[in-house]
Formats: sequence, structure tokens, C-alpha cells
Amino acid sequence: MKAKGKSLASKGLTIAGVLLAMGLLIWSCGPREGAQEGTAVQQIIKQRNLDPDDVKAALETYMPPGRPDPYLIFMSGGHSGQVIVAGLPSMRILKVIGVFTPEPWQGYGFDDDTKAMLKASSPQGETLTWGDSHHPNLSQTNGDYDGQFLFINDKANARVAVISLKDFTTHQIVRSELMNSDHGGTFVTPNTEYIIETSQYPVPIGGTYAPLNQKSFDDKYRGIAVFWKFDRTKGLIDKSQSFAIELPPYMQDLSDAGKLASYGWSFTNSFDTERAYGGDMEGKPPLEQGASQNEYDYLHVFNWKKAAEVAQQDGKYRMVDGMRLIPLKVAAEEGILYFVPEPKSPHGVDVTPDGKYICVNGKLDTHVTVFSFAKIKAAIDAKKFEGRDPYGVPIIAFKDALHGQAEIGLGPLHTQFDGRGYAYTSLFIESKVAKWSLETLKVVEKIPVQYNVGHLCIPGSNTEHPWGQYLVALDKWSIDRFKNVGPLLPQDEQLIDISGEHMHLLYNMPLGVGEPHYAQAIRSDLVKPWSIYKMGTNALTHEIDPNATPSEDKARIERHGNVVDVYMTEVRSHMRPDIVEVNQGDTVHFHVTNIEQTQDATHGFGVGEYDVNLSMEPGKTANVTIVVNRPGVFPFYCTEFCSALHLEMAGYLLVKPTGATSTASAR
Ligand code: CUK
Ligand code: CUA
Repeated sequence: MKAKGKSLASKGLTIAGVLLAMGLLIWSCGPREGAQEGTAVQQIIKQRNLDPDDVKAALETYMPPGRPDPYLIFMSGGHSGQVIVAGLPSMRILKVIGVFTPEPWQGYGFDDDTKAMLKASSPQGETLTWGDSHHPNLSQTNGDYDGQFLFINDKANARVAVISLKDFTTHQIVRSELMNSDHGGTFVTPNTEYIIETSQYPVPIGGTYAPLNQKSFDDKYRGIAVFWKFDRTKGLIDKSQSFAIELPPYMQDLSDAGKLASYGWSFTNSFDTERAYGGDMEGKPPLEQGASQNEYDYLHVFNWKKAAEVAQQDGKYRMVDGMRLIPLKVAAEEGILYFVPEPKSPHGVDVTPDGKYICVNGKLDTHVTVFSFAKIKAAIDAKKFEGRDPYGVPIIAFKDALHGQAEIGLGPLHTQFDGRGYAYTSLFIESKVAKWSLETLKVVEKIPVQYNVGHLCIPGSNTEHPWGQYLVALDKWSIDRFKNVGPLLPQDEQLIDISGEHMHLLYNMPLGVGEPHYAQAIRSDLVKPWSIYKMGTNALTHEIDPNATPSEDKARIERHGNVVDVYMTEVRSHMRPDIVEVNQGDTVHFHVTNIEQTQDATHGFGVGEYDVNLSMEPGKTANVTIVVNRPGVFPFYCTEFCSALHLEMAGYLLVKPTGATSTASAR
């Protein structure tokens, strides 16, 4: 595979040309100094063996110290279970948000509230310690990003998380017993009315058991689509107003919501309409083979507006795990669900910014198939179907829904839009990004990427108004791109400039903290986070914590039997109280408040051997409970280097064995 694919001659670039173009060679200062600077720059270029493309790319991605990036990109962390936030175009990582996996630096999953949240979303009673985050989606108002919330799914455990962009922390994790894996989420409707989550691997509904044979698979196993209702004022999903739709046991893959022309509808594609389920040691083909027989699978077309109405009508839904479930039969009869044949075991489905077209990426087919929503709607209105699937769902004929097919290349997976009439599709097998025209459906250019590209991300691509300046290719393999750091290689996130007529590669970002699947990027100025917390804020509820200790004179220790409440304040550079003496077996609640209101004056609260670590941002209150079964002396200390006397910001937790003399009485 050719790495850079550049031809200097064809682009007619010279170092001097690039520098001149960037206004670098001639400084605003006098000509003599300018010439000297130019020489110095040229020396660096020579020493570092750079060519004109390198220099141009470096200049386009470099952010001078103190200057923030114009875009923020939110990348899923794959089986790290987290979300990674970076700046574009510098590709500097700004934060890893703890979502489905505990994250000690943020104290996420260590305080009582986030620990309880992770536990409550774990189905087996034991707290899950990982997730598989795939598809981040930014909240929208009128079809554009509003910078308020981010949602993400956990494919492994069928969970959906709500992240507040007020503080870039996870605020809610929900889960429905209806499914136990998801992939077609999270995708939001244009006003974030609903967050779509669809299952990937069919299972018996409601976490029950059914044997795995064809009859049982066909009759008992089901796919599910959940439409989680989002309450924007609370910033939380409202399970009681959410609903689900039962689906045939196909493997539903990705989703996207309609907008403008297709508002009120959503689309989910599928593979394995063969209903294969593996069994390679039982004489059946492995799933990859069994699921790849049919030339067409089914694009699922949902009328979610209609479904929301039907979910309120008595007798049309049943309650499962506290959620309204619309049975498959009702969905088919009420005009909630339709199928359109789609080639062939496709992967991503992406609605164009005008909402008129639905692009299905072929995966095993070399095309992006472009369906017309107007045609789909006309067929539905005319009740023009070519038949029904074995579960009674009406099928719209391929030709009745088709707008056209773009011949793209090998392994089309995901498509993004620049808002200027072009679409960009990742080609996994070719390791290329193809740029093609939405008007002519013809490829205009391909650029090699390194290597095996999955998703792409153009800022604002899934909104009505993509910004379209950059494209990030999220590559799965990086083989020869970076210094070898052992058999587990970093992922390669490649920044590509798409602002001009030709695409050109700007930057390779090695990512060694997770495997991003999808990413979304937003203009930075649209995100307006807090710089500090209001005094005593609970970071999970965003309300004043009932146990907040807003000033040092309120710091205290209260004992009620064998329960001890420690109301602690933190300020540079001490904790109050700094000696906490308890008895073996006591339950100790630490209620810690950072009473600072200075930006970045973050403290920590770490207790060794008891697995406690909190991140205490200015104004935050956090609670952590431990049962002190192990006697001894345990230093606690501030875990964030906050001041010159940070090391002195410490104290002692004394756990007195039964019958011992107390420190106080011995004094
Ligand atoms: S998926 Cu990973 S490359 Cu989960 Cu959207 Cu396509
Ligand atoms: Cu407070 Cu270190």
C-alpha cells in the first residue's frame, strides 16, 4: 500500500511556494530580518527532511500556544468504554470522558453516585467494568448541533449514556432488558425528541432463555428498536415516556434519523436476513458465511411519529421491563415499520443533509445505494408493496425506492457529507476515502488512508448544515505509521483537508487509549461549558448536594452509632478535618467539598488501600462511603498537584481495632 500518494510535480508545489502562500517567507518586519527568518525556516525544513506537502500540512494543523482549536471532535473509545475529546485541526486530546468504565483521574465510578449509576446499569448485580462505546451523537435543535448533550451506546451491554457538555461528564446510563447488545445507537432525531438504539444480535425478549435451533431462533429470538424519550429540561432520558418496537431476528446494524423532507422517520439497516446463527462445530456454516448468502437484506424504515402515538393506545403495546413494547404484528399493521431491500449485508446508513436521500453503504457490495425518501413515501402512501417478510412486514420493491447507485469501490462502510453537494465514503478493503457527487453519483476523487478505514467524521455531517472543512478518517490498522510499541498498535486517526477541490492528508494521530468507531465534531464556540461548579454542586445531579460543606467553619465529624459522617472541606493546601478516627467495622461517609472558586484549582481525595479517589473540581461536592473492616493507619491525601504545598495537603484515617485506646484520649 502506498503511504502518501503525493506527486510534487503534479501539484506544482515548492517549499518557497508553500511558504509564500502561507505568508511566511516575507515577514511584516524589514526585508533583511524576513530573509533571515526564511532561511531559518528553510534550514528546519532541510534538517527534518520535509517536503512541501509536509510543510503545508504542518502549518494548517499547528495551533500556537494558547490558541484553542476551532472544532471539538468526540470520538467513541470502543471497548475502552469511554469517549475521547480532541481538538481539530491540531488533533490534541483534551479529555477522556469516563462513561461505561470507571476512570480514576476523574473519580468516575469511585464516588457513591457514579458507582451507584454504573451498578444500576449492570444487569447481573455485579458492576460491569467495561463497555463498548460505538456511536457518539450530539444533541440537536432544529436539525443542527446545539452543544448541550452527547449520547453514546454500549454495544456489549445495550446501554445508553447521557453526557452533559456543561461539565463533560456522564449523567445518566439507561438500559432496557429488552435487548442485550446494541449497535444502531445512539442516533438522535432533529430536536433530540428521541435517542434511537437498536439491537445487534437477536435474543429472546426480556433476558429469557430459549434454545438455539432454527425454529426457536425464528419464533423466539427478536431484534428491538428503542426510542428513548429525552427530557431536555432535566437533561435526562425518561424511560416512562420511551417506547420500543419488536423486530424480526435479523441483525440490525446502524441507524440514522430522517430530517426535513424525511422528518418523523428513521432508518436502520440489517444483515443476516438469512437468520443464520452460527454453529460451525454443529455442521452449520459460521455466521460470517451463513449471514452472507442473500443478495439483499432489509433497510428498516420506521415512522417514529406514528409509533409514538400507537405506544400511547391501550391494547397496542405491552409492558416489558417498565417499557412500552409495540409488538411486531402491530408495527406491521399500523404503518410503523416497512422494509426496503438493500444490497448486500450493508454497514452504515446515512441520511443526506437535506433529508431527501438515504445512503446505504454496501460492505459486500461495491455501491452506495441511494434511496429516495419521496419514492419510499409514495410507495407507502399508495400501499404499493412487493410482498411481506415472514413476519408480515410490508416490503417496498427495490426499484420503487431507488434513486440511484454510486459505484464506489471495495468495502464501502460509512458516508459523510460536506454540505456542498459531495459525499465521502470509507472503503475498508481498498483503504481509501472516496469523494463522490450527490448529483451525478460519480466518484470524483479517492485518497488513500492508512489503513482499513471504518467511520469518517466531517464536522456537522449529520446535521442540516455540515461545516465541511475537514474529514477525519478513523482507521483500524496503523501497521507502519508509528514507532512500534508492541503487538497492540495504536489506532490511526487521519485528518484530511476537504475544503479545496482536492482532498489532502494533513495529520496522522496515533490513538492508544481506545478504538474509536464513530465520531462527531462541532464548532468549539457552540459548546459553552462551566469553568467552575457553583459552590457545593453535585456533579451528577447538577444540584446543590445536601451534604455540601460550603465553608471551613461547617467542617465536622458526626457519629451516629457505628455510622460516621465526615463533612470535609478542601482548599489550598489543607483538608479539614485532617484527622479522622473511627472504629473497625464503622461505615464512614466522606462528604468532600472543594470550597475554591478559582478555575483549575482542582484537588483530589485519595485513600490508599480502600480504593478511594475523588477528583474535586472547584465548587464540587462528592460523597464516598467505605466500611472500614481493616484496622490500621491510612494516610489520605490530595491527588491533584494543586499548589506548592500540595504534598502537605494530607491527613490520617485511623481505624482503631476493637478495644484500642483512641488518639484523642492518649493526647
Ligand atoms: S461501526 Cu465500527 S467501523 Cu460500530 Cu459504526 Cu462501522
Ligand atoms: Cu490539593 Cu493537591
